[in-house]
Amino acid sequence: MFKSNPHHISHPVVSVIGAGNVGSTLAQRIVEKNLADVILLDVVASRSQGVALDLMQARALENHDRQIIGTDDYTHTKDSDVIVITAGVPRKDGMSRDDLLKINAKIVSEVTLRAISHSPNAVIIVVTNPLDVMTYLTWEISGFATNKVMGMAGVLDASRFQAFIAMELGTSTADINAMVMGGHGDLMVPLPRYSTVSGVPITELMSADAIARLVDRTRNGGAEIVKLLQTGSAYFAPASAAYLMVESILRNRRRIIPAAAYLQGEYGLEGLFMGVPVQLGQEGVDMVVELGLSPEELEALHTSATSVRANIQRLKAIHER
Ligand code: TXD
Repeated sequence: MFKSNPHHISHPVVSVIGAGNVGSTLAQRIVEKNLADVILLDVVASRSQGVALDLMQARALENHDRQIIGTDDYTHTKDSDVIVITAGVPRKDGMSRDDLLKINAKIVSEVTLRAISHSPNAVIIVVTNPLDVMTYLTWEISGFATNKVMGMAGVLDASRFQAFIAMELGTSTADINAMVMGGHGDLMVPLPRYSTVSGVPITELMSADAIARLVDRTRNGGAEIVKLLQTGSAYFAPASAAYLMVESILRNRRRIIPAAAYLQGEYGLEGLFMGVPVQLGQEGVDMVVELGLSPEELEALHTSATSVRANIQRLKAIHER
């Protein structure tokens, strides 16, 4: 009476490459919010299969019919609408930043080439660190149009800033908007003037000292969690942040959020990917939004860009070696 077809995938399809903490949590968010079917791919096949089976067994309880397939076979990712790259290794003791850059660059290059060969029209969201340079690499190696490739970081950093503002003021995060630009690192640029509580900039609601404290905590938001967790890094908020981007693309919501996007003269910068507000729709980055920045804010952004550029140069040097 019923036809058995356990692997019937229906569009939209999101391929999540890397079934680690962020990838698995993102897969969970996507299916449980009924956004898309998910192909969860990891170099360790059994890991992605285990996570997928676990999520399939939660379906009855979570009351959805989305499919999750765990695999190490790229043919399963065919015709994905969105590809999210979370594959990589974390930095371990004794590993230099160059070592990490080299290892993750190799992983991200391989993953990108294999994934796009089955999904040439996908939008790609990069999550792997070091974020801005991995996004650049993905774009370069894919040969995709600039609007089709972006990195997830700003929306997470902004969400951290929002959380700290809410904790400080005792208000709901629902009424708080925050903006964080720049590279995903210590030099990121949280923008208090563009961070508001029901439209009122926090510069009118808090002392300069309090703002400086929250800005600092935002810049170190990732490190604070790494220290507390003792093993691994943050993944709940990163998965939520990536979800928001996937959703804005698949539902063509045109949310305006910060993401690492290719700059072509905006903010006086070009030839790199870095965190700026963008409008995200079904084609990817519809446009980069240019906020009016003070000379100090612009300087901070350029300082951050200098460090992102240095990373791109290091990557190129590693390649040439
Ligand atoms: O704001 C942001 N962009 C970030 C970035 C927020 C959080 C995490 N950030 C970075 O994302 C982090 O520094 C890592 O570079 C990635 C993924 O973080 P996660 O916490 O999920 O790392 P895990 O748990 O170590 O998972 C990585 C998985 C793991 O299962 C590996 O087996 C897999 O990646 N992996 C691969 N999959 C496919 N193909 C290849 N080659 C491969 N190599 C490793």
